[in-house]
Amino acid sequence: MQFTIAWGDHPADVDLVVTDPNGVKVHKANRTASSGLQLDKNCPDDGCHGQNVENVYFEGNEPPKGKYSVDVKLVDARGGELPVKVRLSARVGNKTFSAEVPLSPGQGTEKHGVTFEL
Ligand SMILES: [Ca+2]
Repeated sequence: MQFTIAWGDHPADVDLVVTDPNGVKVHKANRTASSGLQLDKNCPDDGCHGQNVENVYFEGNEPPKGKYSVDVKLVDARGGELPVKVRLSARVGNKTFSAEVPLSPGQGTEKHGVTFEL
């Protein structure tokens, strides 16, 4: 299981937030969950060198079954071009998903949510 967002060398701070079937959110302020989900880093602030990628992945034997909610959130465009084009990819069980998500500041456009069932 893996969830990935990528937005190249754009200066924006975009966050990946994954809610596991227990309702626990994994994101930059809470990078591990007891379910085994982990966030690898927070771009661009963790030193992503113009290749902004955030991953939430599963570490352990088997991820819990149930609903996984994924939110892609524009925190701050930091003066960069709008919309910020973010590639969201996911691998859940034997299914894969990939979509480009355009994000701009403002209610309804700053966040994009997708739900996956395992
Ligand atoms: Ca971030």
